[in-house]
Amino acid sequence: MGYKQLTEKTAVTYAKENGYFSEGTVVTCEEIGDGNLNYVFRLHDGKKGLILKQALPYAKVVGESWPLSLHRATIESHALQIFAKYVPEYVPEVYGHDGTLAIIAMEDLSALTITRKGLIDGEDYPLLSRHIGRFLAHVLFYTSDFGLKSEEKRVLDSQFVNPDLCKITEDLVFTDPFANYETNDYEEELQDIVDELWCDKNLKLKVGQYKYKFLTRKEALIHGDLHTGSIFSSSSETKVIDPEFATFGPLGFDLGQFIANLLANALSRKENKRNVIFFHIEQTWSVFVETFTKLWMLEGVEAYTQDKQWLPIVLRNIFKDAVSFAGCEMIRRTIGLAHVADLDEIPQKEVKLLAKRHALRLGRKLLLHETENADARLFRILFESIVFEKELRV
Ligand code: SR1
Ligand code: MG
Repeated sequence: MGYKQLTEKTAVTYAKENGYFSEGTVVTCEEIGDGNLNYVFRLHDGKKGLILKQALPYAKVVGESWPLSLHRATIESHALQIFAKYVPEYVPEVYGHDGTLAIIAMEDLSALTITRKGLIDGEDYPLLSRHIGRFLAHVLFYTSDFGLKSEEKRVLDSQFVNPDLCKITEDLVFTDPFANYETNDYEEELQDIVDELWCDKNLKLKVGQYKYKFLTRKEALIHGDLHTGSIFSSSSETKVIDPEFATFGPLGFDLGQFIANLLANALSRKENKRNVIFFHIEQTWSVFVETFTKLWMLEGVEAYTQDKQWLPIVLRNIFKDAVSFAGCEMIRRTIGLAHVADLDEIPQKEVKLLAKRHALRLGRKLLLHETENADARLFRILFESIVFEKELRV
């Protein structure tokens, strides 16, 4: 039998046929997918839950005119299993994967909240940045040439060739938002500042170089879409989901995307509510550095990791890249195809437009910033240089 799209009814049949629930059990099922690409079914028998995530052969956000490979479900399930090898505490458990139907059966995380939603609602997740810093340090170190033997790394790299999804990132993060492409989506009131970006030759030169890094730097296994909608949180737990964009890429990419999405949230807040977001940005970086350093010292497999002078250079380059990738992400989430609710759902139009202008200016500043200093207070400094509280009270 070939591929067939599940419905709420057939998802229950599938789950029973595959032994996730016994035949006579009453199982409820709801399609809860709010992402851009897939169906997500939540099944429950009153005691235990199950998630069946199914890839569609096209991008749900656009429709059948944008075909997409079903192989992304295999990539996602494989990435979750690789992550689980190093940091099982930060990913949902995968129970099974069906390549033909492009289904992943996995742990139901409904007791947790999607971090973007929680942050918009004013929740704080005190451990979020500690966990994400540790998650990234472990996964990136152990899948890079620093922590994985080069023969094994080359084989793993070949298993994460992910052309369709990488092309989405190449287009939607690095290309389309920087010129007049049809995929772009923004309020007409922003046209003046959008034109400024599109005419900025220095900016485009920098974006071109970062797109090229994304295309060519196969440094480690990256999640590839680590925004706050790809993370579940509670006060004690953090779970990274949705690595269907996983591929080998630059070490600073996920850090940059995560930080940019935190910055977008900060832009949606009043000044006195922003500290916690800057705390998370700074703590993500400090925990990342602390953990990566420990792994480098204890677990390095590359001969030259013995050289004490090399680690600070590696960390500085990761930071530098993260700053520029954060700039690309801020701009694309504001005027590109896929927006963020943090900015889009600001209720008063004038405040929303101003927050979006700030996002674009901040994105540009991050991209153009030349830093030799890996100090994450930079994000707050650049943010504050752009945002004037007086303007936000319009
Ligand atoms: C067509 S997919 C648009 C965006 O949604 C995903 O979550 C990725 O961020 C992608 O760029
Ligand atoms: Mg996703």
